[in-house]
Amino acid sequence: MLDKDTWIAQNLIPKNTATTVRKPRFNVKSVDVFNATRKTKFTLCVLGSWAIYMPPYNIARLSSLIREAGYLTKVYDFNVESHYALKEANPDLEDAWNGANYWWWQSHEYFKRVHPTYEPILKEYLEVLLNDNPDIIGFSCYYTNIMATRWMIKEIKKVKPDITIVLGGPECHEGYFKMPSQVDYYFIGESEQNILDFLNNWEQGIKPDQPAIGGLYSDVRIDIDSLPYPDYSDFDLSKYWGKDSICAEISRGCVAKCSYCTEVYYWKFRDRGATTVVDELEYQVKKYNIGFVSFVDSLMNGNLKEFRKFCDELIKRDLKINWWGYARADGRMDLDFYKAMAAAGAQGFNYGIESGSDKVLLAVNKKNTVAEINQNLIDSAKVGMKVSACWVIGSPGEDIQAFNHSFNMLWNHRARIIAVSPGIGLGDNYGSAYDDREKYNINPRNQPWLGGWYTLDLTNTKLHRFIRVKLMHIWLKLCKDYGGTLSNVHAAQGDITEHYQLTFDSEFIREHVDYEDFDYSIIKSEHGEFADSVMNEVFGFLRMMWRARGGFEITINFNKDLDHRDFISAIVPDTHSYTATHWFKIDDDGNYSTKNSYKFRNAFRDVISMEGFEYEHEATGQWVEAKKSLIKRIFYIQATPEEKLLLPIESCFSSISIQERQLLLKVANKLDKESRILELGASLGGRASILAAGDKKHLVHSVELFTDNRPKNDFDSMQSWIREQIVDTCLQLGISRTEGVDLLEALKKDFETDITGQTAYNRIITKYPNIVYVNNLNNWKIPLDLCLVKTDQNSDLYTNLDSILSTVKENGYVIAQPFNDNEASTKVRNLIDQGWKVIETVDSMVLIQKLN
Ligand code: B12
Ligand code: SF4
Repeated sequence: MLDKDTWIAQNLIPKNTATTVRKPRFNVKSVDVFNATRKTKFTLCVLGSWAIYMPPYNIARLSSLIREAGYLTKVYDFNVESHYALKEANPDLEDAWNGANYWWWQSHEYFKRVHPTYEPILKEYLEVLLNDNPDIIGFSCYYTNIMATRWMIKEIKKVKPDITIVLGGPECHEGYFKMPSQVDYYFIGESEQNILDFLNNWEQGIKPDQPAIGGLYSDVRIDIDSLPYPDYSDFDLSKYWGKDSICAEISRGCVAKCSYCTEVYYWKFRDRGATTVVDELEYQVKKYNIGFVSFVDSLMNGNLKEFRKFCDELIKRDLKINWWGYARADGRMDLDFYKAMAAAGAQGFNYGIESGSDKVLLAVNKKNTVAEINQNLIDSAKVGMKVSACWVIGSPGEDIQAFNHSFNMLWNHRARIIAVSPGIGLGDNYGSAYDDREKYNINPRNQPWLGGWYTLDLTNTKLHRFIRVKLMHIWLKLCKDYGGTLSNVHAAQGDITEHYQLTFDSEFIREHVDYEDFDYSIIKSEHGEFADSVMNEVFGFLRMMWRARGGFEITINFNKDLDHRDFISAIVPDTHSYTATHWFKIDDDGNYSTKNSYKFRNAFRDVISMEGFEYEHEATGQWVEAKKSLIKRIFYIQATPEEKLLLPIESCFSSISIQERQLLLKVANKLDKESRILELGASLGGRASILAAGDKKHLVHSVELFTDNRPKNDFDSMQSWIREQIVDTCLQLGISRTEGVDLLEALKKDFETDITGQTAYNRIITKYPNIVYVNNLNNWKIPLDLCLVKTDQNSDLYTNLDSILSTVKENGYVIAQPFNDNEASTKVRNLIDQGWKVIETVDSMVLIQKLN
């Protein structure tokens, strides 16, 4: 009778018979696997902790190959077993598989927190392993399971020193990796061919002459299309967090070379043919009835052409599966591409966004831009894909302002991102571009300070990065609390709100906060650049909060005990102590008072010979909102379904969010035919043209004071955004962008001759004969069906607001912002107090109706 494993090898493992139709690629070699009768018994396993969303891909990949070659192969995912056993034995370890708690599995922490409960469980696994009487046991290693693996190896060797122990997996790729003494061999890099060669030699009594086998970033890459499909028959799929899920890969390696990334040095990029990947998925669907695939590629979109083919093939075969993977934001993926991915079952991506600053993206060699990221995030949302994002905090090149731009991006896309992994502050990655210390102006690796790397000018140290990490955690909470969907997947240990007390003056929310340049060197003490840069870190965060939410009062504490409890992964204990208290109060107009105290003690004076610093700071002042951020945002070009023509830009400068636009159209359509609408503060006629464009062609009286050059400033600084929007809108509508671009050019000329914006306004509304420009509001008597008041700013237009509002008919409407601290807003609140009914609130706007 055949042994089970031989039977599996001969009967169950599918032979990958796909004829490759792709052109031969240089240095991409097929794996040479031949089936034979073998005597070696090989066991593959993985211990806790490693991810348990899906079964372990590498083990499924290697086991199918080794079995196909004929070896008696046993496979154990002790990792997933450990998860259940450990939490049953000790409920405190329930969260041990949470990615944020990876540090529980490292060095002393592991032996303190996990091992006492884990040891008896590991002993059971030891029995299981020995019972099979294997010749070789292979462990897949990560930094999260290396402690348990070391323990297990020692125990195996104590009982059966003849068993050969081999290691493989990402931990063996690390520059710092040191082979434990009881290990016989370890595999570096991709190991499909190497393990087959190793076993084949082993059968013939040939042993490697050194323990390290393989290497990184080899010129010769294996053809991952030439492998048998991964074998998931050893795993109980119901045990994994992802229901009916498996992993797959469509490529290996990465086309980019980000400076902080070690993954690029694992292996060079190559991908699979679209149809072979889909063949494999079809097979797995049939065999395991899976409904979800998690792609393990460093990035799924490394070869866009083949990736697009993969989507098209999935659409064609309609396998009814969803999938997910890592991707790099890439401007070449347009809305059409996103539609194809969604139709092919893409549930979302985890984007390595890393920063919201072009300066940083350039500094880390990300090879993409903020504009591309914005576009990808917007398009993902449009097609309903769920996006998560990885962030890197504190790369060389990131200063307070650049870090602040990450706040901008996260805020502006807070309703488009479902989860953010903020990182723990950039570490010192062996094998990344930061091995070149001089190029990045950072310390020699053997001289860390405060437990980490630092720039030689001391403006980016472990302390700076820790402060940023903590501020980022607070920011992510604010993004979530005020209109966002994103959760922080690396949330701090304790409750982040214990680190600060915060009250906002009003409900005001600025939906979109523009990038700005701002000088954050607010504190200039006598303690030098290190101290000043540390103390000023918080001001970027405070300013951003003011710009997003208006006036507030906050106290933020940096307290050693609390910080160690919650951010241990971002700080190294006992290298320094930093305490600080920031008190900051600012009103909507930017008038602020602040009182801060800082204390830093340097325990590493042998590296940087400084005692530390102590400083008290108190100031009052006024912040002015940067001109740019007054710029209104949304820019529409509308096409009528029949004509497919571009209609005028409804507003280049309008703060009209999508939601508000929908509200306006809804109200316009609710009104009787040819109703009268008055819009106060028309700017360039955005809302007026939306209302006029409603089905029923209302008469819109539109009023604006064209007295200064603000619209021109706005227009000047908005042009690149507008251009982007034109492209975006045209793509959606499937029409040429020429007309939109021409209009933009014409508007530019209008502003050259008339800086008040009146000419530009006229141009925009020309196509709407039912918009009437009104010069004089005195003695306004016309009964109104709808009055639109922009109460976010004071204006001379509002002197007779009471009498204008009194002209609204019974059952008529007012749309306004009642949350501002000015007279016009108060008048709108008065209407609500008088019994007007609040029908709907959108962003900071309310729609109220005059009812008896
Ligand atoms: C996909 C992926 C995941 C998936 C896991 C899916 C799964 N179930 O397999 C998800 C998204 C869940 C994940 C989570 C995490 N991940 Co991850 N992940 C990856 C990624 C991108 C691909 C892994 C993969 O399958 N590669 C393809 C396979 C074929 O390669 P491989 O695993 O290295 O295996 C090959 C060789 O190493 C070798 N080999 C492997 N094992 C063995 C054993 C033997 C005996 C032999 C001979 C050879 C051998 O042969 C294989 C074939 O060539 C890698 C980066 C990368 N590009 O590899 C990071 C990576 C593995 N992840 C990493 C980390 C840190 C994590 C997290 C801990 C992060 C966190 N703190 O949240 C979490 C896990 C925490 C948890 N408890 O969930 C690190 C590990 C670093 C380290 N030194 O340990 C990596 C390397 C990323 C990085 N650059 O830092 N991850
Ligand atoms: S895109 Fe991702 S995997 Fe590729 S180099 Fe950059 S960080 Fe590494």
